[in-house]
Amino acid sequence: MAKDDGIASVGRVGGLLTAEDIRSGDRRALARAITLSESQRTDHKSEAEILLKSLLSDTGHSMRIGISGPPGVGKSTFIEAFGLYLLGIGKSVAVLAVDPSSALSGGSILGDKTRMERLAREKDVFIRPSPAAGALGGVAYHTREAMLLCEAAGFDVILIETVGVGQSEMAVADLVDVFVLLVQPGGGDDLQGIKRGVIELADLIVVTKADGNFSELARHTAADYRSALSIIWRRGEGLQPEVLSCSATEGRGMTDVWQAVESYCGALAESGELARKRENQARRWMWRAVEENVMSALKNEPAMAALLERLDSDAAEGRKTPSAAASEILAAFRGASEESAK
Ligand SMILES: Nc1nc2c(ncn2[C@@H]2O[C@H](COP(=O)(O)OP(=O)(O)OP(=O)(O)O)[C@@H](O)[C@H]2O)c(=O)[nH]1
Ligand SMILES: [Mg+2]
Repeated sequence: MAKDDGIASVGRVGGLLTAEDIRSGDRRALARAITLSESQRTDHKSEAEILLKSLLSDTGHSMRIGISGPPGVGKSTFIEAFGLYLLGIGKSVAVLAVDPSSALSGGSILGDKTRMERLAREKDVFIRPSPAAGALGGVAYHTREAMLLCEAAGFDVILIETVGVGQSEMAVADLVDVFVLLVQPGGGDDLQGIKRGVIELADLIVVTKADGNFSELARHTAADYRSALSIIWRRGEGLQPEVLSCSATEGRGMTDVWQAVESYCGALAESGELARKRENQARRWMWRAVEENVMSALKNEPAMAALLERLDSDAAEGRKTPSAAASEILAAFRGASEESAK
């Protein structure tokens, strides 16, 4: 049995895996630990938990950056350019992806691998695609664990990519210190296309593809976003996001993005807001996990199956009020839990 003193060792995913292997920055050990935490098997899960527990004091030292935006906006290309820039200024970089479409289709990361080819070849880089199965909440939950493992492995910056489809952006915004929204150069129509809720999540907006024929358009788009933001941003509630533009293919604008991210995080850290933000995120993730586990225990309790089915139609067909049916479910579940605890 592993202990908490940093000599935890868990195994069965290709041999012995120790907390020290992760701390020392061993990439294969890190990859295996993430695989362990993504596993559906209960024994793997509890082993991953033991490992994470013994590494918890090694986490929290990285800058956590979310990169989001609609399909095709240039996220992968941006991450490659930005990642290479970060390496150039001496930072080590881990890239994690949360891709709900790959969760459904079984993975489309092949394209990304080629897009991040140069980055993937670098020494101080770790790239991890999203797990190929599971509900969105689950994918993002695993990403949180993968992020903590990367932190324990000592990466300076963690980039978390997600494709913009509302829900996944919310989940990623709740993992990171700074949430960067990438947007296309385009007219007012594009501005309408991005949901206001998503813009409100953004700490920084970056117009991509500001090169060649798009240069002028990108400049106008940035100006449009700036004026839109000054209207929707409520005064006194956090910092109004900066709007920048960049060209990932030409590698321009990376310094500006990094400086904006750094000054944003610096201001958060100085005011104590960063610690509070992370505390609240951890709290929300805990309650989310509780909710998910309680629901799955309830739905998988054999003694409940017939009752759940009956009350489901009773509520739907108006024989019982939803709240009366819910009370009945909870009472029965309490009874079933007590029974199985005996
Ligand atoms: N001109 C120009 N094209 C770019 C730039 N960045 C990305 N592109 C192009 O835009 C297209 C999409 O880029 P990706 O990086 O794959 O975009 P993505 O947001 O990761 O796309 P998904 O993962 O499919 O959502 C590709 O054809 C890129 O070559 C840029 O800075 N300038
Ligand atoms: Mg991509």
